[in-house]
Amino acid sequence: MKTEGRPQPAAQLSSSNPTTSASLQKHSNSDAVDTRYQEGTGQGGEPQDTTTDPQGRITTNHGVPISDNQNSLKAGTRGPTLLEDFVLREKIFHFDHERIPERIVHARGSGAHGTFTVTRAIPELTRAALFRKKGNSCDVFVRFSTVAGSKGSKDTPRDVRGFATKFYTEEGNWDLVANNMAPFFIQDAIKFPDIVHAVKPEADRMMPQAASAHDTFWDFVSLVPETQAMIMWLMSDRALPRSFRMMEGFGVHTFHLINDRDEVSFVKFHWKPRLGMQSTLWDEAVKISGADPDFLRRDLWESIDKGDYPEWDLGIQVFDEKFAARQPYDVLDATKIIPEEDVPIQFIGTLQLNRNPDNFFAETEQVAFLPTNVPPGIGFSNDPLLQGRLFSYMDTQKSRLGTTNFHQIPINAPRCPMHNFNRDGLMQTQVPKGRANYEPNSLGEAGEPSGPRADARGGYRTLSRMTELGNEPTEKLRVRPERFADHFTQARQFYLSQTPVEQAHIVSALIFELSKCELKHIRIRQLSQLRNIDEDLAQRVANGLAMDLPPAAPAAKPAVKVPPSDALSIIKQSKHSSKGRKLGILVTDGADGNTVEALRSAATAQGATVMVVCPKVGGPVLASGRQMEADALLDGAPSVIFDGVAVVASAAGAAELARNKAAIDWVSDAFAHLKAIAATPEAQVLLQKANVEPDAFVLEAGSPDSLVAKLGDRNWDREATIWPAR
Ligand code: HDD
Repeated sequence: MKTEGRPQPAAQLSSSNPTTSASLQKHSNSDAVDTRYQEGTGQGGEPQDTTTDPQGRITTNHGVPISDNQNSLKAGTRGPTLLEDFVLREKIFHFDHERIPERIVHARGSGAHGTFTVTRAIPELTRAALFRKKGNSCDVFVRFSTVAGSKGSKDTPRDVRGFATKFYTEEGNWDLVANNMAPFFIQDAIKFPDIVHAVKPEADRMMPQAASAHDTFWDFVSLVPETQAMIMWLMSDRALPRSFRMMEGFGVHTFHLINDRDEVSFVKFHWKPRLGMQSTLWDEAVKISGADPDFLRRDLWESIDKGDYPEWDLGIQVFDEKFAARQPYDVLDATKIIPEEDVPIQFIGTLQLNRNPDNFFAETEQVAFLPTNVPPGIGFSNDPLLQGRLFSYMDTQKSRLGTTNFHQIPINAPRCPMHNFNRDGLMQTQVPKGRANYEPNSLGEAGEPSGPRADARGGYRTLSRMTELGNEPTEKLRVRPERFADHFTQARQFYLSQTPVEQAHIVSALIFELSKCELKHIRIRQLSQLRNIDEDLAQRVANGLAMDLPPAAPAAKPAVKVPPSDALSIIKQSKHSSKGRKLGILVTDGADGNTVEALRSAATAQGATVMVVCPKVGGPVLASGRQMEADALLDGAPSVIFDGVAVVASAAGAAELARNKAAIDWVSDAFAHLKAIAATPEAQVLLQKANVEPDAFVLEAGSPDSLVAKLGDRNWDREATIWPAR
């Protein structure tokens, strides 16, 4: 017999009641649901918020109030469950279909809302309304990502990072779908599926996850020399960002800016982080991925949550055809950069991320970036990689989001009017009125709505002149331009522009990656490519692998000597700032609270955050007898998640730490990762146990300012004393 709606036994009532009052509270909070998206959807009538019930009741998807969300409907108290239980069936049905396919690449990502503000108007370059006036601004949504790993992989593999920005401009969405590396692996989109297949887990064994260190990746890149310039970036510290907030972004391709007079300039887009660039060491990144696979996602979320808003400046490199013609490379070749020393960056705007998503799936997962999204005044060059992208992104959204109407999902919808005669399709949510769904029509003559029309003056116009380099519309050919043939000059330039420390990191990365290749001929072939980049580099990698140097691979064009570019080095560009960095203070029972507070206020004064770490999460009982709150348990907050550490301990507390492996690792890892370490005199016993040698970054806990001043830096001099020379 059914019991729904009937008085229930006490046991059943008590299982449902506690959640009811909690959910009532939650749902009656009018802030809980964002109704902005219901406005102005073009459906006519008043916008209605149908996602909250004034009485806080839970309902089915179809609005029927639910009386019991704890028990399925059964025949009798011990079943069987009845097929007519539409509440159960709907809930399980919806749950069964909660997942959508992850992105083919860039599956793991995290995003945030923000604002873009124009700091310099450039109407002489573009007719885009956004850039017409200084002070113009628009909402943005940014998604950062890794490339190779699955959605559930980690944040800190050696990988390229995506940096995709959707600008909701008054003339439609502009998506700048960028990476944190300036060149790309390949020159032609037809090779994209190959390189992605090669880097993803190998097809038979589905390993390794989120890693380029395996046979198929190095097989492909060593066979395709155009990849070698970006390989230098991928092996560099750029692939191990300390924070999304501390990495640059690059639009990669040459784009067009088009002004009111239809004059065209070439442009490359750059994001420069206000916090400066910083990276982790490889050993640190590996350990972070165990300690906190969400390290970068958490850093982004927490900084926005506490109002420490991440910021970048948008810069442009602008040049013309004459400049392009003079370069030894082709500006349409996405494996090439234009050194900043050759074309200085002009800054035109600021991006601030200031609001975390309300819902990860609705926003970060469903956001769909399309390089085809450009407002009037921004256009595409003939870069063959870009041209292929223009097709790919629109296409992939259909299989990922399931419908051609993905643009109606709130995060993707433009914030300006959107009218056209595209109709119907799966998940259509708009309800257009009238009969005008074709054009031209003369329905207006009979007083009926006739729908929108093209705007020849203000609408998006594609360049009518085809004067761009290599753009002579003649035969149809499957060829690469001769000017794309130099694959090594810029790879060499990148390597030689690094400091010796950064060069050693590139060497170590290559040794590590190639050591993971099981097929020896692949290692040999990559070594033969490295000889075309730099002999010394190739020799150092060969030494690290204990292999003989093979002959250089045949090169379509040998590298030529070009001046180094300091802009390519993270260390040379360091801002030495403590802002946005994190200090960990390990505190024991009996410690001096004043020392902890002095460290805390020195760090916060410089814009850093502080975490008190303790062997027991309840917090230490200080010398004063006061119990201090701890932010984390020692075992759960290893020093890899901090930029610098301090140990504030009593003699007894320090003695105990010196017997605790987690505490010894805490200090010895901080030392190995070249971080600043400060300690009270009592804590020296722990430092000795962790084999900390005195140097300029090993400090007294009593001088907090000198510790804080070093949070944005690493003691590179220490590196050679700990890690093998490469
Ligand atoms: Fe791509 C996603 C960046 C070349 C095809 N790409 C994707 C994302 C970023 C980039 C940041 C993640 C967007 C998000 O967060 O949703 N991709 C780049 C850059 C490239 C590039 C900077 C070279 C300059 N991509 C590229 C090529 C193709 C694709 C040549 C195909 C021909 N990319 C895709 C894709 C993805 C994608 C398969 C997966 C999910 C998506 O588009 O929306 O279509």
